[in-house]
Amino acid sequence: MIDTRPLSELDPELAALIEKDVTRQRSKIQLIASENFVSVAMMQASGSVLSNKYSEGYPGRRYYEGCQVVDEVENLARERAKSLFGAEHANVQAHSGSQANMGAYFGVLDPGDTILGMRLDQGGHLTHGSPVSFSGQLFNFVAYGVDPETEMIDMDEVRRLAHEHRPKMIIAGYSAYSRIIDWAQFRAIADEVDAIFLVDAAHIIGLIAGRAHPNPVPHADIVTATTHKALRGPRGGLVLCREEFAKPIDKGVFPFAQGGSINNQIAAKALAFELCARPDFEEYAHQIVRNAAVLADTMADEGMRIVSQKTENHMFLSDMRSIDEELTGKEAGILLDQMGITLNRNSIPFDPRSPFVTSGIRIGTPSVTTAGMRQEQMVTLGTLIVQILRQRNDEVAMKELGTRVHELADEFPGYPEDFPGHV
Ligand code: DSN
Repeated sequence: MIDTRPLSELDPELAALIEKDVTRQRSKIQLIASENFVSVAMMQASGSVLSNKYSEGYPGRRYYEGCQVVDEVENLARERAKSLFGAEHANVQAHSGSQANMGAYFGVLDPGDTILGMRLDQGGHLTHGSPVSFSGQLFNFVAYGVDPETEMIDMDEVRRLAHEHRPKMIIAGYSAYSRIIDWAQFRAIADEVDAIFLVDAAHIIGLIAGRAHPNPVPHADIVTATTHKALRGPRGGLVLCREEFAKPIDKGVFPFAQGGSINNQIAAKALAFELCARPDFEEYAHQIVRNAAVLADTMADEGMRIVSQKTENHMFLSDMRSIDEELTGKEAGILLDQMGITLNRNSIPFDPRSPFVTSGIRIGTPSVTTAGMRQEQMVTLGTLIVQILRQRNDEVAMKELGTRVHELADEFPGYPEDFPGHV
């Protein structure tokens, strides 16, 4: 029989590293827009014996025997996803958001086809045409961006580029864009040029599940997503689509983009979709948005420039040059992490600095909202962030600010004090 000793006994070195990261997650304020804290039940589903099963194929059509139970699990996840988002078809096998996109592109397009997507340095994702990703190497990407004045999507440019290049696909949905996206307008442009409309909802799928952002499913042909951000599920991908695209999308994910499904993760996705359908998740999603708005407004009141002035979702970008012309996103990110606030550097629209240095930081509220912070704490946090950046050369002030950050983190931890980080 398999060894049933706990991790701490079997591999204390690894167990200690996991515990070290729980301490990191607990002791600092987590503001990375794409992260969250998973529940114990999510860890149980994700860490279950379903990990043992090979099941290439789809429910009812597998290349292995013994798939009766994983068929039921995958069907449960698919049905829950369809019902949560009002989708005609769901593929829950994609291992990540990037593989969801890869499966979707190859499912419905041919290599070399033209795709219109958002510029990476203005909010898009690596899989939206970056030359270092399969997407930029295998498809002909044309990029739209934001208006230099409003820093919001320039829909006139989207329409102009669509008519000029006649793309086979138009992508909306971003990694660093803080405004509500007008799905209907994108749909109309896609129809004008006979393009497939794909929404990459990786960042906002949790808000959509909680009815805190308009749902793209009624407008888009295909919606790709991740399940580990505001959705608060396991690390993984998801594709929703119209029935007419179901077969090609499924083939694009398996066997084109990946092999066997990760059944333990699919079980955890089923749990996530169930939890998202409950009323407390709707309240959570709306609180994420309220928290982000108050945090951005507080920082703006303290003199920080917020890209596009405000946020309407879970995240926003802020411009370090509004604090000090010399301050970079890289320096600010490292300093804030040292002070107990973890976030990431991020290019801002028309950023003169490289993506590794940047002039901005990206701030998101899914994790702090899970930890229980509300508007009151966002005011404290926003003030602390700006004060830390302004007073970064004042040792005495920094000591006092560091104490205040750690008091706030201690009051709102993601996990209980003695939690080992695994189950
Ligand atoms: N890398 C993720 C993010 O942080 O936004 C998106 O894939």
